[in-house]
Amino acid sequence: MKEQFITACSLDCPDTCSLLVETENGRIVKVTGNPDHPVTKGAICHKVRHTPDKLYHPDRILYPLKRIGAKGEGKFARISWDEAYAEIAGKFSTIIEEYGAQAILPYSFYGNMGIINTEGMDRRFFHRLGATQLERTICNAAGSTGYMYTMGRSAGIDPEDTVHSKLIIVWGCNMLSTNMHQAVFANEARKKGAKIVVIDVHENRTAKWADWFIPIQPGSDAALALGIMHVLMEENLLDEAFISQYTTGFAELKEEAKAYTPEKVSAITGVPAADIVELARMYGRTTPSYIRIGNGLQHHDNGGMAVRAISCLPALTGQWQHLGGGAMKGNSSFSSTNSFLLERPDLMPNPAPRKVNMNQLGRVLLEESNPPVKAMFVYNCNPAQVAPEQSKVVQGMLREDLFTVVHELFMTDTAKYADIVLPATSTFENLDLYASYWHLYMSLGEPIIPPQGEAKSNFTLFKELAAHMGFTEPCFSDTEEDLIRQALDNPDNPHLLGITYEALKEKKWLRLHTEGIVPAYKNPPTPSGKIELFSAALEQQGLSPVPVHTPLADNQYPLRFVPAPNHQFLNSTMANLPKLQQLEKRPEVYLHKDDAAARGIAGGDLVELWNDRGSCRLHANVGTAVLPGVAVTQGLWWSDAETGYTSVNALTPDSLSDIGRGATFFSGTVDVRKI
Ligand SMILES: Nc1nc2c(c(=O)[nH]1)N[C@H]1C(S)=C(S)[C@@H](COP(=O)(O)OP(=O)(O)OC[C@H]3O[C@@H](n4cnc5c(=O)[nH]c(N)nc54)[C@H](O)[C@@H]3O)O[C@H]1N2
Ligand SMILES: Nc1nc2c(c(=O)[nH]1)N[C@H]1C(S)=C(S)[C@@H](COP(=O)(O)OP(=O)(O)OC[C@H]3O[C@@H](n4cnc5c(=O)[nH]c(N)nc54)[C@H](O)[C@@H]3O)O[C@H]1N2
Ligand SMILES: [Mo]
Repeated sequence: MKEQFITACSLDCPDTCSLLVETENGRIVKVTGNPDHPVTKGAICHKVRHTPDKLYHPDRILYPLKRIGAKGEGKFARISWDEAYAEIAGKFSTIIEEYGAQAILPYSFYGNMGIINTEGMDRRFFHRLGATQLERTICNAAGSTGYMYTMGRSAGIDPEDTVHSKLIIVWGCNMLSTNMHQAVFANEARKKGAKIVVIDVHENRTAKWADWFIPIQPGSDAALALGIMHVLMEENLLDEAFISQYTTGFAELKEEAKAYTPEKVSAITGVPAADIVELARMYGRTTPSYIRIGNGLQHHDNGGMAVRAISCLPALTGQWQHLGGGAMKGNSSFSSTNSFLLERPDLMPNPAPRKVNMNQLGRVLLEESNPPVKAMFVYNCNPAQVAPEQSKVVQGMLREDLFTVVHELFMTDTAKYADIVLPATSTFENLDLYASYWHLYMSLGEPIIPPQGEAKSNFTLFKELAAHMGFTEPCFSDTEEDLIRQALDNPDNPHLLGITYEALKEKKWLRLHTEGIVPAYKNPPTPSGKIELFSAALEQQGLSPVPVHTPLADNQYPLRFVPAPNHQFLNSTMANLPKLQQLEKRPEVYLHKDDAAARGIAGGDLVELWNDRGSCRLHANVGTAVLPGVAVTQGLWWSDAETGYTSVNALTPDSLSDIGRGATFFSGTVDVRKI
C-alpha cells in the first residue's frame, strides 16, 4: 500500500523545506519537495532526498545501551528502558545528594529543529532539576546579537521580497549550499537585471555563481563595511531623510568612518581600494539592495561587531523603505513562540543555577569548578565533533568520574564516550512544530512511521525521566499537543495571529501574519526606539558604541584556519552516509599556491594541519580559491581510524566572540606540512 504525507524538514538549516514523503507498506521509500510550498517550491537538497538511507541505516541505534568497555571504546550491551531510567535517576540522585544539582549539565543544540523536542519537556526537566544552565551560543549568537544592537531584534526582510532586489550582496554566506532557496530567489532577481556580489574568504560554489566575487581576508568584514560607509559619506550617497527620521548616532558613526579610507581598508581586507570604491558606489546608487548576512563571517572573535557594522549599511541608504531592500541575518523573531510556557524557567530554584558556555565544554569538564560537573546529558548535538578544542572535549568525556548519557540516532563520536546511550526517534516519527529562521512560514510535522526499534523522542524521554525522578508538577503531564498550543499562545508576537494547532493540522504550513504590522525599521525595539548607529548599551559594556574594526587576536601560526560547513552534510549529520561521502569525495584543505609551494605541497598531497591544540590530516587542494595566508576546509567529517582523518575541530579555538558570547571557529591559526 502506498501513501503520501506532507511534513517539514527538521534539519538546522534556514530553508525549513516542506517535504512530500511517500510510504510503501508503512516504510518511507521516497522524500521529495512539496511543490505547493510558496518558498521551497518542491526543490530540496540531496541530503534530504537520502533520508530513507538515514532512517533505515544499519547503524541506527534502536535500543538503550550500557557501556561495558572502556570509555570511548564503543563497547555496549543492550538494556531495557526501565533499566536505563533507573540507572540515570539513581546516578542523578546520588550526584545531587553529594554535589547538588548544578553538578549535572545538559548539553544540547538543534540537531532537530522541532520546537517541542528542543525547547520543551527537556528544558522543563533540567529547570526543575536545578541543573547547570547551558549558553547555547555555538551557531549564530555573535552575529544575531550584533545585529540586534542595530535593529533591535532578529528580523530583516521577507526573503520572498528579494526577487525585487536590484543588487544582492551575499556576505559570508555559502548560500548555494546552506540556503539554496535564497539562491533561487536571487536568480529570479538576476533575470530581472539584479547583480549578485559575493564577499567571502573562499571561492566556493556560491562565489563562482556570483556576478562579482570579492575575496576578503578572514575577520576583516567590519573594516570593509566601514570603508563602504566612508565612501557613501564622502560622495554623499546617503538617504538623509531616512537617517534623520529613523536612526540615531549618525554624527558619531560619520566621525568613526572618516578613518576608514579605501587605502587603509584595502590594507586590512586585501580588497583593492578601487574595488572598495566601486562596491560602495554600486551600493549607494542601487535601489532596492539586499544584504544576506551569513553565519561564516561572525564565527570570529570580532564577529558580533562585524555583523553590527554591516547591519548599519541599509539604514544609511534608506533601503528598508523599499520592497526588496534591506538586510537579513536571521528572521527568527517573526515566529517567536511563548518560551515561558514551553520551558517553564519558573521551575528553576532561586537563585538560578550557574551558566556555562557550550563553546567551552572542554574547559568546563576539565577545569576545577564548584560543584564539579559530574554528569552530562547530551541530546540533539554531537559535541565531540562540532565543539571547538576537540581534544579537550574528548579528554573531558574520558573522565572516569563523569557520568554521560547520550540520546542519539547514531553511534556518533560523542555517543562512543557515553555510559548510557539512548535511542532517539527521527522527526518522521514525532509530532512537532517547525519555524524557519529565514522564511515566514510555520509548519507541523506529524508522525509518518512508528518509532524505529525502541526509539523515543526527546519529549517522551524527558517526560518519562521526570516521572522516574518523582517530579509531580502538572506540566510534566502535558502532551505534545498541549506544548504546541502553549508555544503558539504568545500575545507578545502579533505575527502568530491565526497560527493555531487546528489550522496547521489542516494545512500543514501557514504563513505568519504580517499585514498591517508596522515594519521593524520604523519602531525597532532598541533602547532608543530607532535604528542605533550609536549604541549606548554597547558602550556600557565597555565596547565601542559605533562599529569599529578590531583585528583578530591569534596570529601565532602563518595560516588563518577557516573550517566551514560543506554541501552534502549538515554539520556532522549525514556525514556517515556513504553516498553523500562519495559526492563530497574526501576531506580537503584549500591552500593558496604560494603557501603550498613554500612548503613543497602539491595538489592532492596528504597533509597535516597543526597548531598547539592538535592536528588534523586531509588532502591539499592547491590553487587560488583562497588568498595567501588562508586555509579553508569544508565539512565536519567524522573521525576515522582507518583513513586517519581526524576532526578539524581539533584545531579550533574555544575563545568567545566580542558580542553574544558566540563561537570563534574561524579565528584560529595553523601551519601545514606534507606527510
Ligand atoms: N549544506 C549545508 N547546509 C547547512 C549547513 C551545513 O552544514 N551544510 N549548516 C547549517 C547551519 S547550522 C548554519 S549556521 C548555516 C550556515 O550557513 P552560512 O550562513 O552559509 O555560514 P557558513 O557556511 O558557516 O559560512 C559561510 C561562508 O562564510 C565564509 N567565511 C568564513 N569566514 C569569513 C569571514 O571572515 N568573512 C567573510 N566574508 N566570509 C567568511 C566561508 O568561507 C563560507 O563560505 O547553514 C545551515 N545549512
Ligand atoms: N569547525 C566547525 N565547527 C562547527 C561549525 C562550523 O562551521 N565549523 N558550525 C557550528 C554550528 S553553526 C552549529 S549550528 C553546530 C551544530 O552542531 P550540532 O547541533 O551538534 O549539529 P550536528 O552535527 O548536526 O549534530 C546533531 C546531532 O543530533 C542528532 N539528532 C537529530 N535529531 C535528534 C533528535 O530528535 N533527538 C536527539 N536526541 N538527537 C537528534 C543527530 O543524529 C546528530 O548527531 O556546529 C558548530 N560546529
Ligand atoms: Mo548553525
